[in-house]
Amino acid sequence: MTSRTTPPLAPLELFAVDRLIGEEERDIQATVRALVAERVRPHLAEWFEAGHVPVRELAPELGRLGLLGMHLQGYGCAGTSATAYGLACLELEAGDSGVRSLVSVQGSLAMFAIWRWGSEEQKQQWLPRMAAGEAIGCFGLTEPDFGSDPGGMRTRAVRDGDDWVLTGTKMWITNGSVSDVAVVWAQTDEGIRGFVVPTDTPGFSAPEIGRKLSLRASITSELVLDGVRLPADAVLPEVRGLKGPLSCLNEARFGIVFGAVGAARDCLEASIAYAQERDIFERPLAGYQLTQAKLADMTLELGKAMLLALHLGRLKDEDALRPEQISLGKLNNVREAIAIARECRTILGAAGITLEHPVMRHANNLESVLTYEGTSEVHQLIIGQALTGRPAFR
Ligand code: TGC
Ligand code: FAD
Repeated sequence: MTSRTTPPLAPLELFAVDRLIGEEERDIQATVRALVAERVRPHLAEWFEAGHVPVRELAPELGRLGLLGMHLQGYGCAGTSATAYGLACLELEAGDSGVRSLVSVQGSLAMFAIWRWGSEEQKQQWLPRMAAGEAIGCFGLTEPDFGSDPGGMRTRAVRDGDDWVLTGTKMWITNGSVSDVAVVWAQTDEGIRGFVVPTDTPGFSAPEIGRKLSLRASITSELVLDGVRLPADAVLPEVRGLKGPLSCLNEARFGIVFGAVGAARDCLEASIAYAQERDIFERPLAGYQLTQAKLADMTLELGKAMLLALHLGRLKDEDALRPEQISLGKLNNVREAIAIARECRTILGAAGITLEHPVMRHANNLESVLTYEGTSEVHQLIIGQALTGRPAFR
C-alpha cells in the first residue's frame, strides 16, 4: 500500500487554460475574483437565506470596477474585450448566479438595448449613470403567457397624439422593483418596439415575486404597465421587430456561457476541498477511487466547457460569433454545470444540503439559469434549425 501524495492541481489548472488568456484579461479576472471574495462571498449565505441582495449598495462597487456595460464602448463604459467580459461573468457567477445576473441584466440587456438601438439623447441620459451603478436598469420581455415565444407578447403601446401609452404585464423581471429605468418591449402598429420607461412614471409598478427556491440572491419582479404615458422620444428609434430584444439576449447569453463555468468551478473546488478533509472509513474521502472517478469526469466537463467559452469569446472578439454558436455554449455549459453541481452535492453528503457550502445554492440557482435566456429546449431547437434549416418551434 502506497501513501505517496503529489501536490494537487486546481481543475482548470490541469487544462492550462491560463495560457489561452492574455495578461490584461487575466488581471481583470483576478480583480473580479478578489471583489467576489471580499465583498460578495462572505454575505452570500445570508442574502440567499433572506431572499435579498443589496443591489443599490453593490451596483456602485461593480460600476467602479467597470463591470457594468463592460464590453460596450463610450458613455462611461469600460470597452473591454468580450472575452474579458466573459471572464468577469465567470468570476461573478463563481460567487452566485444572482450577482452575475445583476450585471448581465444591467449591462447586456438594459444598457445594451439603449447603446445599440437608442437615440443619442437616450444614451447620454442613461448610459453613464448606469455604467457607474448609480441608475439600475431592467429588461421586460417575458410575459406571464409568453416566455419562450416572446413574439406573442400582449403588452401594447398605442399612439395618443405624440405620446405613447403602454398597457400590459411583464413577468420574471430581474431587478424590476429596484430599477430606475425599464426597457420594455411592446406590440405596436409597426411591430414590436422597445421603450425606455423611467420607473417613476405614473401607471408603472413592479411587485416583487417571492417564495423562490432559486436565484434567491437576486430580485425578480412583475412589471405592471397600467396606461403608462410616455413622450414620443421614449421609443428606441433604431429597431423594429423581435430582432431588437433577441439581439440583446445574444449578449446576455454569451455572459452565461462563461458564468456557468464559474458556478461549476466553485462547486468542484468546494467538493475537492471537502473530500480532502473528510475522513470516511478512517481515511480521506478524496483518496477513494469512486470519488476520484467523479472528480475526473467533472473536471473533463468543466475544462471542455471552459475551452468552448474561450473559443466563443475569441469568435466574438473577431465579430464572427453567430447566435446559434451562443446556443451551443449556453446549452452545453449550463447543462454540464448543473450536472456538476448535483454530483458535487453527493460528495458532501448531508453537509451538502446546507448553506455552509456553496454547492446546493449553485445547483438551485442553475435551475433558473437553465430556464432563463432561452430554455435548454429552445437552444436545442435553435441548433436543430441551424443543422437542418427547418424551424421546429411551432
Ligand atoms: P424568429 O422568426 O426566428 O425571429 C424573429 C426575428 O428576429 C431575428 N432573430 C435574431 N436577431 C438577433 N439575434 C438573434 N439571436 C435572433 N434570432 C432571431 C430573426 O432574424 C427575425 O428577424 P426579422 O428581421 O426577419 O424579423 O422568431 P420566433 O418568434 O420564431 O422565435 C425564435 C426563438 C424561439 C428562438 C426566440 O424567440 C427565443 O429565443 N425565445 C427564448 C426567449 C428568451 O430567451 N427570453 C429571455 C428573456 S430575458 C431573460 O431571461 C433574462 S434572465 C436574467 C439574466 O440574463 O441574467
Ligand atoms: P415556457 O416558455 O412556458 O416553457 C415551459 C416549457 O416548455 C419549457 O421546458 C420550455 O423549454 C418548453 N418549450 C417551450 N417551447 C417549446 C417548443 N417549441 N417545443 C418543446 N418545448 C418547448 N425575462 C425577462 O424578460 N427579463 C428578465 O430579467 C428575466 N429574468 C428572469 C429571472 C429568473 C429568476 C427567471 C426564472 C426568469 C427570468 N426571465 C426574465 C424569464 C425567462 O426568460 C423565461 O422564464 C424563459 O424564457 C422561459 O419562459 P417560461 O418560464 O414562460 O417557460
